[in-house]
Amino acid sequence: MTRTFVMVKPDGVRRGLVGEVIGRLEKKGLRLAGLKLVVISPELAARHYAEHRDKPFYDELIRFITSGPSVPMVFAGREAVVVARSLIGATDPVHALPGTLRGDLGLAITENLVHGSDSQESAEREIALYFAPEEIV
Ligand code: 3AN
Repeated sequence: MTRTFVMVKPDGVRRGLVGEVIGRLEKKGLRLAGLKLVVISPELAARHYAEHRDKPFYDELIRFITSGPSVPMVFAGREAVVVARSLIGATDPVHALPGTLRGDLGLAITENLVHGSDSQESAEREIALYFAPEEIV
């Protein structure tokens, strides 16, 4: 049993798609183990996206991710990182396959609805950024 970090980004919350994201992950068999609704501070956003600091889209990404409430979550299950990534789909919704969240529900690359950790190491780092141990059940 492993766990991963998934977050509905501000566009997903604004569009009323929180339930859709949670529902798809739950129906697949992942178990919701942590959940909150937060407006991400610029400091937390910078820590989350530190690896993208030098990318041309960094400022836009930070502006977007702090622009309204997000829903960070922890999901647990067999190969949770890989399973969540495959349900979310490719980073660019143009290339995300139909049947994935990004493939079905969006077209923009910065406002791409949902984040999912890309490795077990990232998952543990990102879970620790958003959750205290006692907030995960
Ligand atoms: P993912 O969210 O699929 O793991 P990352 O970690 O490569 O993708 O990128 C983090 C976020 O940065 C993406 N979710 C997206 O919002 C934004 N992003 C990534 N690549 C681009 C790009 N080429 N142009 C604009 N924004 C991007």
